Order: sequence, then C-alpha cells, then structure tokens
Amino acid sequence: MKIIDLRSDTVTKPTPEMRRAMAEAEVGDDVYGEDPTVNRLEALAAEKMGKEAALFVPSGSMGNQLALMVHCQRSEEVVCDSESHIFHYEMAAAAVLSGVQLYTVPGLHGGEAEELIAAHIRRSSPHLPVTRLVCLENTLNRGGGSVMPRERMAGVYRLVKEHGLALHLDGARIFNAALALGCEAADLACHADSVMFCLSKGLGAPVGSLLAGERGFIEKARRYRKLLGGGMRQAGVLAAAGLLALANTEHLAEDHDKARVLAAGLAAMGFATDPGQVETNMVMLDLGQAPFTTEDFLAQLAKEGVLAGSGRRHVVRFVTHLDVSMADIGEALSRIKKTVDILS
Ligand code: TLP
Repeated sequence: MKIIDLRSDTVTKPTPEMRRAMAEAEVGDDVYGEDPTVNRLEALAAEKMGKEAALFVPSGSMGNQLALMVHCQRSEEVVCDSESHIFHYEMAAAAVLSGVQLYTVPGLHGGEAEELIAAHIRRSSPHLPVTRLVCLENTLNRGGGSVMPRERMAGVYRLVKEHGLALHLDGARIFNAALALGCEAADLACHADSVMFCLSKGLGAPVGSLLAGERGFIEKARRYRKLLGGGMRQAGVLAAAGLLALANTEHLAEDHDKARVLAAGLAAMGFATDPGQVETNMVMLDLGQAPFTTEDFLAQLAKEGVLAGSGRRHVVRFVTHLDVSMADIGEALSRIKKTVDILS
C-alpha cells in the first residue's frame, strides 16, 4: 500500500535533478564567505525579498530566532499572534536565547490586526517590559495556512514604525501567501524589516531557510548564527538544492488546488470543512463534534496508509505538497471515508 503522507510539506524528498545539482555544486568554506553557491543563493534570496542581504540558515526556527536576537534586548517584549509558530513550536527559544517575552494576542492575524497590536504596545512605565518587535506569520500555519492581505500588512507596518518598533515576518510559506494574493513575495516582505522563508517546505529542498533584511542586520545575524553553532562549511551542496527550489515557485498553485479538492471531499462526507476557506496548501479538519477522538482517527487513518498531523485541540491538519498528486488526494479521501466508517 502506498503511504500518502499529508503530515507536512516538509516531508518532500529531493528530486533526481536536485540530487544531481547537489552532487555537482561548486563549494567552499562558507564561514570564510567562500562558498560560491551559498553566496549565489543568498544574493538571489535578498533579491526575491527586495532586501539588501540574506543569510542561509539550517532551519526556519533558527532564522526566526536570529531575527529576535538581533532585533531585541533581554527583558523586552515581542507582540505576536497566539497561534504563531515562534510561540508554539520553537521550544521557548525566544525566552532561552533572547531573554524576551512573547505577548501573544488571539486573532492578531485577522481583520483587527492594527487595533489589536496598538492595544498591546506597552506604554512607558517602570513596571512594564518594553515592546520592541511585532512578529507576523504569513501564511499562518496554525491558522490553516491562512493569508494576511497586503493592505493589512501595510497598515501594521505603518503602526509599528509610528511607535519606533521593528517588524519581523515569519514567511516560512511566503511564496504560498504571495501566490494566493496574486503578488510577489517582495510585495509582502516590503512591509517588514526582516523576513524568514523556508526552502524545505512547499519548495521541495531538503534543508534550509533564509533570513533577509538590511545589510547591518544580516551581518549581526551571521555572527549570532555562529554563536548558535550554525556556521556551515561546504554548505553549497545544500544551497544548490535551494537555488533549484527558488527557481520555480509557481507550482505551489497545484498544492493549493489539491488542498481545495481535499477540503471539498471532506465537506461532501459531512464534515464542516469549507473549501472556500482553504487559501493555500493546508486543510484543517475539526473533529470536536465527532464520535471518536482525534488520536483514534489519526491512528486508524495511519493504518489505512494516510498520515496526517494534529494542530489545535481536536483539529487534524492535512498539508499538500510536491510529493502527493491529485490522484493521491482522491485515494486519501476514500481512505478517510473508510476510517470514519470503521470508527463510527
Ligand atoms: N513548521 C512545521 C512544524 O514545526 C510545525 C510544519 O510542519 O508546519 N515558521 C513556520 C510558520 C513553520 O510552519 C515552521 C515549520 C517554521 C517556522 C520552522 O521551520 P523549521 O522546521 O525549518 O525550523
């Protein structure tokens, strides 16, 4: 039985073309700044984000955490959505590495973003931490891959600048967001001082993310990357895969189509999943009303050869990606139906 893995878009394997490019990559010692392939990738990433410079890092988490380290001082505060990745999935690194507190705001990603952020910027007081940074996430992973429109980002950035703060964008899936909004990634990144995006998610590279921003910001991040043990040597073998991944981001549209078909199939089974709400490559299935637990559902579904993940409480997350076809989605739907029949 073919396993259909919808746990995440991180599960993709490099294509033969990618493996060839990796094997043939021109390399050097990147800690000395001498890896030509890494240098090319960083230049291309900066260009795509419309920023002065970029830094290749092993993971999205490291990219986000470097941004916090550079933007903030200890005891300062970062305002972010209560569903954000930096809050849930980065091992409390903001507290450990930067000594900052995350001020998590429910619904910050939504239509009230400006008002909510304004209400959470601290006034100057000897009793309160100093607000330093606002972090947005586009697309919002735990928000079902939902997109923050350009105008909303622009409004938030204006507000952030009026208060003399900085804005970091967790753009792990910025190309999914840009595609859904019909714009370039740089049109989103221009509303942020720094942006992190991942090569190892929908774009299909095996490893790597980039942090982009002003030259001085990136130079500081480079030093902190070394501090964290993230200075890589002949990293061109990885950057070569990244260059191929960045060369074509249009195929993400197919992942969005697959997600919509999956959501429509779930809706047809009677689940309250609205295909109209699927904006990118994720489908959230809320099993809060189901006669079985999320854990039992995931375990039985795995026996049927479909892997899915769990997100918020009672919520199953399906993520479409390069390594699942539209036919796989049809097959996954019939296995989901079988799972529900067994458990009901
Ligand atoms: N997300 C992973 C898991 O960590 C949950 C996934 O499967 O979706 N920002 C966002 C918005 C992300 O979704 C992720 C990874 C990261 C940052 C971190 O990237 P990595 O895994 O490369 O550290």
